[in-house]
Formats: sequence, structure tokens, C-alpha cells
Amino acid sequence: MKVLAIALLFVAVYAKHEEYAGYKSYFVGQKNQAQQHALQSLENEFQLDFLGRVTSSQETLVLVKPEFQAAFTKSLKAFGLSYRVHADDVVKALQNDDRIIEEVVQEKARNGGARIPYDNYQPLSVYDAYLDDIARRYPNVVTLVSPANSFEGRPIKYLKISTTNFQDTSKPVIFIDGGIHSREWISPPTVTWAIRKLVEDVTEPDLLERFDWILLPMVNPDGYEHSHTSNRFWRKTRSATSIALCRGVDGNRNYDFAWNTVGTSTNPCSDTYGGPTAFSEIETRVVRDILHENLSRMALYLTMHSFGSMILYPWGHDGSLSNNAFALQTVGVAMADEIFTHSLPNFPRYSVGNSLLTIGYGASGASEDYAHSIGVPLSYTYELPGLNAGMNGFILDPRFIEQVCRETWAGIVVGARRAGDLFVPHP
Ligand code: 0X9
Ligand code: ZN
Repeated sequence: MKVLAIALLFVAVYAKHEEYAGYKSYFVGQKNQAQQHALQSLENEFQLDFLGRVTSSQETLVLVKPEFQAAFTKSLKAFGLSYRVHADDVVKALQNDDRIIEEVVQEKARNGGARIPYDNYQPLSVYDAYLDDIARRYPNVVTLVSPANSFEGRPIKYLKISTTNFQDTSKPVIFIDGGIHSREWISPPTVTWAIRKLVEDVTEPDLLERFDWILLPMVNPDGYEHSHTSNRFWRKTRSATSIALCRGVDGNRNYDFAWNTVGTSTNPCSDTYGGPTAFSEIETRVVRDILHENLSRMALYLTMHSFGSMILYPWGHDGSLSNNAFALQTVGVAMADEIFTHSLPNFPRYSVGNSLLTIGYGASGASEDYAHSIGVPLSYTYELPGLNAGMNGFILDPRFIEQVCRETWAGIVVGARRAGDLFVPHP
């Protein structure tokens, strides 16, 4: 009986990641732009999935299907790109992540079940309950808004945090979202941590006096749920917009900014599918509407992604700079410097710059570009820290969640204050 139970458990655990059977992940080094382009050019041919950049070593982590591994490594050699295997067996690596996550759950159980939401990755229900609970407990400063349901019918919720219920229109607004790319699990907790620091554990009271805040931790709840229950590397929404078998649109290719032109795909099966039209997704329309409703006084927009320890700003489709590039760079550097002073020694230092030039590829239809194009003066994509030598876990050991939240908050504090100093209301 016991043997059967263990066998069933094994089958269940294995089945969870079975779509990655035979996959390997590789670190690929790129020394210059030509090599970056060379790697990028292999994306479609070998159906590569770029998981992110390890900034300290300037290596990109790439997921490769079994049938393409031999040809992929051959092409790397032909281009003179260095590479090394990261996970020889991706299923095993994911199971190892599951074990690390489960260990923390066990530890917590031994500690008497205390609720410590930042010591592990949380299911969607925990985020949902948290937003409801905060709104209930702090009705004077927090308003819960649930403007629409996701494709699969889950409420997309955000909080408006304000000492005047958004009535003092002289205050600049700061908007932070997370979770558009569902597999980037470190993103939503950085947004809920900001809620905590504005409402529950206030150490910077000026931030609530000076600004109104909009915090949307989970733009893509369907994708998040799917990445927890079925496919760990699910990035897109879960919409069924075409007759094709493949579901989902890359939310960060779906905004109406140079839509469908660069670093995006028209193939619904691609991870960077931009959708049938710009704003085809309810999830991106919710963000769009928040931007427009508050545009006249929005001073700062941050969208949380992972990973790579980068602060990116427009324009991400062609690498050109906006008229506000000087402010974007200086405020970006101020945020990165502050994060650095709160960081751990083994964390990579943030780099700051134009999206295309810093991340190494162009991408159109991204939210940070859209926000800036309609007039948000300071608009950034955060690529939060992730995998790094000395860290365990395929993506980010859950023991580092709280650290990332704390240091990211330090960056937000500086960014908000700078944004407030620079802000001139729109006519
Ligand atoms: O590719 C993306 O959407 C972002 N990177 S991620 O690894 N989180 O997927 C980067 C977006 C950069 N911004 C622009 N291209 N504007
Ligand atoms: Zn992302």
C-alpha cells in the first residue's frame, strides 16, 4: 500500500512537469551585439524559450526542446557563442524547485502555521484574499476595484490607496502592476509588499501624504493559476482567440504601441504571440484603462517582470530615446543605486537603460512603452533579480522572495520621491 502511495505520488509529481520531458536549459554567453542578434535569430528555428538574463555573467538562460538540442548547440558553435548546460534534465530541476518550495511549507507547519506570506510562492487564492482583507481592514485609505474578469472568469483586482479617496487631484498618481507574465512568480509579491509598506507597516509616511497609489499585483490571474497547476513556464494569458489549438497572448506584446512589429509573433503557438489585435486581451485593457483614467496626474508607472536585474525604459521596439530620456535615466539610476544599498552581496547589480539596448532585443507592444507613449513621463519595466550563482532553484529560491521585495521597495521609494519632484501635471 505504502509502495503504491509512493509510486502514485511519484507519478503525480512527474506528471506535473511531463511536457518538459527531455528538455534542457542552457546558459548562452553573448559578448557583443552581433552575438546577441545571432542568438535571437535562432529563436524561431529552434522554438527557443528565453527565460531571462543572468546579469552578473551576461548569460541568457534558454530552454530547448529535445528535438532541437543537437542542432541548437551546433549553431551556437558556428556563431562562436559560448554555452554551458544549466539543467540537463528540466523535469528534475523543476521537481527540485517543487521540493524546495515544499520544504518551506513544512518548515512553516512546524512553526505552528504562522502566516508568513513572503517566505514562499503563493497560490492565486492567497493574493485574492489578501487584497480583499486589506480593503476591509483599512477602509479609510484602501479601495478595492474589480473592473473586469479575466478570460477564464477570475476577477482582476487592484487597490487604490489614498488619504483622500483620490479626491485631491493635485496629487501625482503612481501605478505599479505585476504578474502580466505569469511564470515570473517573483513579480506579484513585490507589488503586495508595496501595499504592505503603504498601509500596514508604514515607514515612509510621506509617500501616502504626497501621492495616490494604484497597485495591481496580478494582471494575469488565469496564466498564474495555469503556471501553478499545469505548466510552470506559462507566460501568456489563457484566451482562445484563434482556431488554432494554442491558447494565450503575450500581454507584453499586446499593447497598442508599434503593435505587431518587432520581437513578437503572429503564431498563436508562440510565447510572444501579440494577439489578433492590439488590446485583444481583457487583462491588458484593464491596465490600459487605469493608465487613461489617471493620465493627467500619473507621474510614474512600473511594471514588474523577471528576471535579469534590469530597469528598462522606452523605447523598446527600436532602441531610440524619448524626449524624457534624461529623466528616465537619472531616476532609473537613482532607483538602482538605492536597491544596491539594500541588496545582498551575491545578488547581481542592476543595470539601467533603454529597453532594447539593455536587454538586447527589441519588442513592440509592451506596456512600459505604451504608458510612455500616451504621456506617462516616467515608465519602467523592472526585471527583478533571479537566478544567480550561489542561489538554488530553477528561477529563484523562495528564501529570497522577501529580500527581493525589500530591496525593490527601496527602489520604489526613491523612484516615487524623484517622480514627485519632477512631476508637472498634464494640461
Ligand atoms: O520581453 C519582455 O516582455 C520583457 N522581458 S521578459 O523576460 N520579462 O519577458 C522585456 C520588456 C522590455 N520592454 C520593452 N520592450 N519595451
Ligand atoms: Zn516578463
